[in-house]
Amino acid sequence: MNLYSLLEKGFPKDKKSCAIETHDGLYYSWGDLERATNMMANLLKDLQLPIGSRIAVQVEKSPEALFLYLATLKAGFVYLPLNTAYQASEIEYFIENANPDVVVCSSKNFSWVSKIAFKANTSHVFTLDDNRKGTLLDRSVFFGDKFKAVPRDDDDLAAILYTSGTTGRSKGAMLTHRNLGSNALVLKKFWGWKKGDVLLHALPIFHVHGLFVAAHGALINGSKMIWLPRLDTAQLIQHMPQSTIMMGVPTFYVRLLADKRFTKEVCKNMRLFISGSAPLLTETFTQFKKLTGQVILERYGMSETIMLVSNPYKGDRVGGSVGVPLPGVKVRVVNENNKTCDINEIGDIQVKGPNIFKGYWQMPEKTAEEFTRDGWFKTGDVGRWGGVTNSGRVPKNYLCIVGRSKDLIISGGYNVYPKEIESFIDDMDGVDESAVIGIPHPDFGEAVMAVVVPKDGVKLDVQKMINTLKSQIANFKVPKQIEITLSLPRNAMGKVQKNVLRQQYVETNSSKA
Ligand code: MCA
Ligand code: AMP
Repeated sequence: MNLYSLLEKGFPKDKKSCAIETHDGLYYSWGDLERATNMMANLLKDLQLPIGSRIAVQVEKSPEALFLYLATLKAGFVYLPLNTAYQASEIEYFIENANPDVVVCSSKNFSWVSKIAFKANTSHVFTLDDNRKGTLLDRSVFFGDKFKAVPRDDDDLAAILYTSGTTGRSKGAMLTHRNLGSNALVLKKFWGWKKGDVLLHALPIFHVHGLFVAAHGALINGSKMIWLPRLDTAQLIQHMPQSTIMMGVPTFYVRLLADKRFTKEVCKNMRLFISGSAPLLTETFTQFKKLTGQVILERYGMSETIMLVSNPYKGDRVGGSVGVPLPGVKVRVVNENNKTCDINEIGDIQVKGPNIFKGYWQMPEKTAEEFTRDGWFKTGDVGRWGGVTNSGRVPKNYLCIVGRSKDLIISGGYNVYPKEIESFIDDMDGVDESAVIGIPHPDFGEAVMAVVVPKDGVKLDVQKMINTLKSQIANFKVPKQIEITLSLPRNAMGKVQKNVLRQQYVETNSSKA
């Protein structure tokens, strides 16, 4: 079934009721949402694109950007969202790799994005801004506001999400209508979505968390969303008394707790706070409970799998654990011989279920590498069942994530692959080699740090290096700290010992503080 049709089943009968209320006081009814979606779907249909065409979108968050996503689904095409922080070289790679027929970008980026798109033989480039302007809307108004969803098979692609690669370039995770639909249905029930719920939405909508977990949840439940362009603590606090659910990365909770205006009174109407995308510190979990009386529900997922494991809505939510496998999802923890680990034994987390992606776009070998012979997807995360965290004993059917086997930094909920940053630094004049590591950060959980060895006799200018990186890669990937050193620690095999580096700089930074 077309995912749009599944979501639509949850829309309320009263089309005049509010679907989206924005931070600047605009109201979009469910009727407005449907009409705008239909006009855009008619425009896409009129382009006579081949079946399976990708629609690549790099725009600021707005209700119209959500309608464009819904229109893409409804018209039967494949949505490819791109982080607004991506720079030209990153966008060039995604467009060349995914070969979209349509690219939609902000008008401020039109000149460079369109150049990249037309070079890659994209036939149509539209603009869409966060102020209800852009050529996409200018063209859509000429189309009718009725549209019947194009039938899609469960296995047809609905979206491609690029995830950075531990080695080499990013891979496009192909998500089907079944993957997304099954997860949306499971989460609706598991998190007890109910009539009258209002979602406070401040996440970006170009990743799984903001789009497929948060927005899908509200859509399939016919719930109103309070739509904030980004995380702004003052705005969260202002709108929380009118909301019942919020989803955020741990930074949301850290920042709320640091704001004196955030009190128990502010959340008196809230029934659920959900955290994910990165580990929630048990200190944050505990402080939040102490201040508000509310227990944050932590869950775990990936771009390739959407949501996998969650603390229960009804039942114990355990700090330091991501909870139990969602209904229909199988999770196992295995040792290096692929044998199931005992309770409290650490191993690799592998998963199976209707939510697991179809594979990486045009990378069959990479896809094969990520699955075991018996069909389990290797998450690259390391964990255990049960055990003890600093907030107490964990039940034996609850999963704890203790680390990652993949060389990955998660900063403020965004993934950064050290290898990618190292390759940009190593290309700089005067650099011999580099190692990029994640170090603890009070706001982002982890921060990117680079340790760089200059070529003999070269004096590197750290600020200049940072400025160069800012022009090449998304700003959240740029190291917050660069340290120059004479050599990198290596093991007997010649491999850089990142754990040693991490330890060294965590100690140096804390003695400086
Ligand atoms: C912004 N900056 C960052 C980050 N975000 N640095 C490191 N990590 C970040 N995440 C830097 C900018 O480069 C800039 O630096 C400065 O901070 C201010 O930027 P600004 O945009 O104003 O930051 P912000 O608005 O405070 O944003 C922080 C944020 C945001 C709210 C944590 O990054 C965010 O919304 N993160 C959520 C990501 C997310 O949705 N992840 C889900 C992925 P300078 O001043 O030097 O330029 S989906 C997923 O992971 C799976 C499936 C799952 O389980 O959900
Ligand atoms: P992404 O590739 O952006 O989808 O990020 C997925 C990764 O985020 C997972 O493989 C985990 O490493 C991490 N992640 C998501 N949720 C959690 C969580 N609650 N605790 C720890 N790590 C998480």
